[in-house]
Amino acid sequence: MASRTHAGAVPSTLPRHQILDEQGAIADDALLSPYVADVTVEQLQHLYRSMTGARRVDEEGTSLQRQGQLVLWVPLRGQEAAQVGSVWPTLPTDRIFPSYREHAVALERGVAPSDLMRLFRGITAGGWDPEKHNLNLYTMVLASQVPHAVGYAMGTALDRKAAQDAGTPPETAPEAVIAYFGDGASTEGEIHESMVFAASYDTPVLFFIQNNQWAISVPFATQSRVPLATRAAGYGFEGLRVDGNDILGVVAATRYALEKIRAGEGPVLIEAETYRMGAHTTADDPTKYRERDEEEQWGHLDPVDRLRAHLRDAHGVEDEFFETVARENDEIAQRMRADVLAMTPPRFEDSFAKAYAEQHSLVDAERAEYLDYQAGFAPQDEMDDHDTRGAGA
Ligand SMILES: Cc1ncc(C[n+]2csc(CCOP(=O)(O)OP(=O)(O)O)c2C)c(N)n1
Ligand SMILES: [Mg+2]
Repeated sequence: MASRTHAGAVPSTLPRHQILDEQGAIADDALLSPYVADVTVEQLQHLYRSMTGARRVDEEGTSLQRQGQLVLWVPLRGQEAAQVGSVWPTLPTDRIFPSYREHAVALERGVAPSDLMRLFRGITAGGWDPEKHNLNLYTMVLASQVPHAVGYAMGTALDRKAAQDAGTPPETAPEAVIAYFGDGASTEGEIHESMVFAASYDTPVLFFIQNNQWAISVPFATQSRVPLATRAAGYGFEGLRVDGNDILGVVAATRYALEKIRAGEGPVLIEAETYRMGAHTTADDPTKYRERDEEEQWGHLDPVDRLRAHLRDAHGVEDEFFETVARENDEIAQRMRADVLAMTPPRFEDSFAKAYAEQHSLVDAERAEYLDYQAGFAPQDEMDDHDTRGAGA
């Protein structure tokens, strides 16, 4: 469902894949159904935990920001199936290049919830070790991660070929790289350059677009006259359009794409059609630019409700499971909150040491100037004393 259609929109014949329909019943998809035929109820329960866990962490992120404990928060609500469904089929050796909203991806990759908050508390430029999780750091610069992902993928393919030529083929499965970006980022020039390179060199990369219908206040209809998946054909690779609120559809599309990518058949693009249910960030007010009707319509397509209905109706999963998961998620959020509140900001003067790998006379001079400036203030205890007297006056 597109939120609006542009007057000049070109009708698309590209199929929209779906496996779990809006009521949570199985819909047959000729191409993709075989890719999830083996998914067990335990695995579906894992996916449910992962989606709801991310949603709970996300809610706590918004509360922490509202209480002044985070500088900013970027809500993911609504995009849980698109994120969990695309990361779950990856191998730990696959490299992921996220944008800035991929919290469910990061959590599924083992990043601690509180580490996810570090950047948003403003105490680090990162938050986790990219090598440990094979997950690059967030970037706020739209699309900048995508040429990096393609370059990285080209490098892994060349390394593998060099090893094969030298008679030492790696024992692990060929690596795949995933670049996550949004509908808005898809209009950046770097995306075009990345796709041309990826196609020319049969690069093992999955371009995973979460089309959440909005780029801050710009609706999708303004950004593209065609579903984004159709663009792949222009570069010479396959593009799939999938219901991004359907966890099984996303898992199947991703498995299909990764299989092709690992077989050396070049890049694949997936456009997961989903919806950003909340604000763009905690600094945004969506009531200023979109209609309540639209939010309500998408509310009926909630990816978590859909999986819950499927677990209940098709697998007889009972309330106790959902209640236990909700309790566990609350505990995760409470532990995360405690960890966040215990994080002390690094001393500002230490940041000068991080400007260059080696000492630099100009940076030393700047540090000295900063310390001199700081020394001009009264000590904090005197300030506190002054504030107390002021308040009583
Ligand atoms: C290069 C660049 N241009 C503009 C911005 C400002 N900006 C931040 S988010 C955003 C919209 C992005 O929309 P989309 O790619 O759809 O991702 P979403 O936020 O919906 O997940 C814009 C324009 C930016 N961060 N970087
Ligand atoms: Mg968007």
